[in-house]
Amino acid sequence: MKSFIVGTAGHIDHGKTELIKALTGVDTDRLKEEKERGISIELGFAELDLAGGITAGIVDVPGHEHFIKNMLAGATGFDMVLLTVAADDGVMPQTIEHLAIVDLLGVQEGVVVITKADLADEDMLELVKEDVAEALKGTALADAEVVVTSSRTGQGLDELRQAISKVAERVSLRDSEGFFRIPVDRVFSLKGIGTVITGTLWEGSVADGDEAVIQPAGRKVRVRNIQVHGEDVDQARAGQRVALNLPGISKQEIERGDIIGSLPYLHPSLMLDGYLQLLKTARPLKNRARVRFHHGTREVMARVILLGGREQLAPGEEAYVQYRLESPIVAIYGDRCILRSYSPMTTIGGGVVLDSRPKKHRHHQASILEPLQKRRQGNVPELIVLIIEEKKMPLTRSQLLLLTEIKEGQLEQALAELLSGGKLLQLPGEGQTYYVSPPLLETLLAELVDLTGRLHEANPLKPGVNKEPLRQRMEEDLGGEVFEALIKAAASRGEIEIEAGRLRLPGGGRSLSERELAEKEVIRKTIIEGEFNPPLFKELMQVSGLDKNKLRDLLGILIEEGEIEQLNPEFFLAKGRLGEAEDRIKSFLAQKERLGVADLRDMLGASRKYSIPLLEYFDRKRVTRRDGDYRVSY
Ligand SMILES: Nc1nc2c(ncn2[C@@H]2O[C@H](COP(=O)(O)OP(=O)(O)OP(=O)(O)O)[C@@H](O)[C@H]2O)c(=O)[nH]1
Ligand SMILES: [Mg+2]
Repeated sequence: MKSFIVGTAGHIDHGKTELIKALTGVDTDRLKEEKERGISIELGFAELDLAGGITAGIVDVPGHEHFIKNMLAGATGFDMVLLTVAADDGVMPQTIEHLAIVDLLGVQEGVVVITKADLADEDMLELVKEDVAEALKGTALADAEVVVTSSRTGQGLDELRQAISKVAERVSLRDSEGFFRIPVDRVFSLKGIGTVITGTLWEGSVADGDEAVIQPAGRKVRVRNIQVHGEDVDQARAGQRVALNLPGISKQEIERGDIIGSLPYLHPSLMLDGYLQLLKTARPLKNRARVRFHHGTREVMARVILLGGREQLAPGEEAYVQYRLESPIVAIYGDRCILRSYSPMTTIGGGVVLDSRPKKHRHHQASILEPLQKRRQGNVPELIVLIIEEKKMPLTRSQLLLLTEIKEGQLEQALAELLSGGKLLQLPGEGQTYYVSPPLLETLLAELVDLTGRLHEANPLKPGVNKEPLRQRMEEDLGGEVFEALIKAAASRGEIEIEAGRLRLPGGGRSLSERELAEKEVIRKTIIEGEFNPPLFKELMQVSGLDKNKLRDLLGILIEEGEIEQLNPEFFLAKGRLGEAEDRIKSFLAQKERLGVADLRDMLGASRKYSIPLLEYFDRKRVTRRDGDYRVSY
């Protein structure tokens, strides 16, 4: 069953509330002040039963220019508008302003209702119709059906119902899949029940027991008890007016303007990039102008940065802009917003949010225009590639979901398309797959290869470069897992070699100069000739005249080559010596019960300085076991 919201719009006193009453029997003016003044102030709500068992949610808005803010909070959820124009009054300022607002909000469908027909004769009606047709030119409602009604006599009401049903067939359905989002329009608390919020379910569906977050505060809540059209339901879906009971939170913790939802990527922003259309009726808009920014049911103050260096926007012009918000807005890519001037409070324009996580752009920065243009074109595959290239790193599905702010289904479809078209490549990571565009992969691999070569050149005695310092030197802040995936890609393409966790260029290895080879030989010989009393590290430094880093590198190479063995950081022996010592100790202990330091000296010629670390080494190796001052068989 289709769910959608029908909203009213039109100048004050043009019969909106009376029309809803005539259609539904509900008087949506509930406030005492509304009754006393005979005008609507707040949003009114009702349900309209249509043919085929369809029930539409009705939102009635106030026409008074002082309450445009309330009108906006209602209009943000409209799927269809009933634009009312009184037959005895014609098109008036708020007719025009409301029309501009619903147009900027992207409301594509509606019916024009000429009300109070009982107060006008045929000639007047004709004039008003012409008036209306003129006002609708160039808007989404230009071809909307026009119905003449009187709430007093009942004229035209059936015709209007039919017109609404007809439009309802065309209204594009909001997406009810998955995560939900509701801009809160009312908050109240009911005795014995607690805090209740109402709003129009913008997207997704919400079920009893669902977890949700109130933004921008980030407060987690659980949804209990959902009502649609005054009845308890287990689940509500996009396009319905809903009331949610939120146990455990007080009325003070949530207000009109907040967004409640389960979308994983809902987040408060103090900057937004967008595309702005300035109304023809507006005054020129200067760069950095301070305006009222409306999104969902919220109004905040903002400055408009005209991007690309424009100093001023003329009426009717359009531009890419950055909004600098004075309080957070919780918007996502593709959302609509409305701008009103600070004073006088009139609607001056609006448009679409293109980036909810933008960097700060300078007024003159022209490079931002192209990516924003791509975002506006809304080609999802292109958007994905754009985001990967903007981030300059391979991204996972969940990162892409977060950054594109599109639906999972859309992402899947676009990824499949991009992969099969060769526009994206997959990089398999440990737990997840990364997606990268071929040009970005080339850039990253070239950087990796270049850095590997340069770092290795700086340390030619090493067999290669360690990963971590490499990762840290990469220009992009790549995580360990994605860096590992990149290394694998480079290795599988033969652009680097990996040995014992170290990277080098193919066939690179270490390169020792003639002199270093000679130095290494001196060290080797010295250690061999030292038998069981070789010079320790410090003495080796003196003998060879090398600094400690160089000596350590050369010793490392000798160990890798199997020429020497290391007992502790100071103590190195020629290969074979340790085996020899082990054999002798074992055969000694096969005949004698215990072995002392003096025995070892006699056996190997090792002085006390060397015997102790040797014995400790064999203890660790579980050849011997310490027993007082002696060693016994393990
Ligand atoms: N004669 C006649 N009067 C009407 C008709 N519809 C509304 N009215 C009167 O017009 C006045 C304004 O009607 P509302 O329905 O409150 O107008 P509104 O558009 O809701 O006004 P706001 O919400 O304040 O913008 C009321 O006094 C109604 O009784 C109609 O069809 N015929
Ligand atoms: Mg009203």
